[in-house]
Amino acid sequence: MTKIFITREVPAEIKRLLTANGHHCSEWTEKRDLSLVELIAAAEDCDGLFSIGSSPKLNQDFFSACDHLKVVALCSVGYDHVDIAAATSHGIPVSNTPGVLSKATADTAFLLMQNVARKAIHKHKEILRNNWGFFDPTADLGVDLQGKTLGIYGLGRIGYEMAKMCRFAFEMPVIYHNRGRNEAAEKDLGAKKVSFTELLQTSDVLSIHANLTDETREMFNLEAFQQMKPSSIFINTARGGLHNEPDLRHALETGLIWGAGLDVTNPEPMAADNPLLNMPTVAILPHIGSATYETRMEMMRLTAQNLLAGLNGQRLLSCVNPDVYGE
Ligand code: 8YV
Repeated sequence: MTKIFITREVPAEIKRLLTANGHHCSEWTEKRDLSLVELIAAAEDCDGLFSIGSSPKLNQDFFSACDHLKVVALCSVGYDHVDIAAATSHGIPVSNTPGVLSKATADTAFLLMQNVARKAIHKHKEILRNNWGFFDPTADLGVDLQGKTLGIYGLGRIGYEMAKMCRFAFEMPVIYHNRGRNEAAEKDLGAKKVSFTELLQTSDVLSIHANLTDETREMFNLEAFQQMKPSSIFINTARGGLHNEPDLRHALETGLIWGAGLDVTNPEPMAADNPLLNMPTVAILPHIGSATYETRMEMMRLTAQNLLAGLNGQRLLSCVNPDVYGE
């Protein structure tokens, strides 16, 4: 019987997809991340790995110790925590979950953008502090989003959904910076491809939807924030590693930019005493981009389907290292 190890507890419906096909599943049931040593021990006699969360990193040591695995199925769209070259060198196909979480993640970016613009989290905290008092019509105001320019760094599936909402809800013109062009976004939403410098200088809201790679790591640093408008809002729902957090804090404290909305921080989890959490124009969420019931179920279903394909010796539905098939 083939064996699958799942790095978190998953609903019975998901396990049934695997067991109904004759596979045996075991799960990590503790409410803490497993260590690399524990993961290697758990995967020792397994054929497939159902990997949820980004810890521990699936590094060279992991793939060397577990080169018997037939498939590693990630329950995330991001795979910056995985040494893909090491997986390929050991002939192990790896899959992710693109598409199924695009709308939920874009919703989170949209939610953060509105929260920052209207200082919503800050205002809620003011009520808790018993500060809903005298009405001053010009005190502590937010800003309108109507007609403001949205800049997207990394306009793929998630960026497209964010751009669509901004375009139709607030008639925001859309500019973007990518290596290639996104023709669908240009045609459907009038999006315009610009240089990185123009993206920084022109965006009123700049939202990141790119993968974290060696090339994109800390692209949003002091040098970048210095080029942005003092009235601008920075949104990151992709990976905390795309921004330099001390530089972001400095940019907010010195007025280089106006506000920031983060669903991802650098590092994660963010410490409860981080000063960013108490800035009126900052909204922070604990990496909930894909955290809706429907989306998480779709992600787990797709992960299970990838596992089933891999264990049947078929090509994975959403493979991140197709060169493993000699392509
Ligand atoms: C996951 C994510 O919640 O898909 C991703 O890349 O960041 C989130 O959807 C997280 O990676 C846990 O698997």
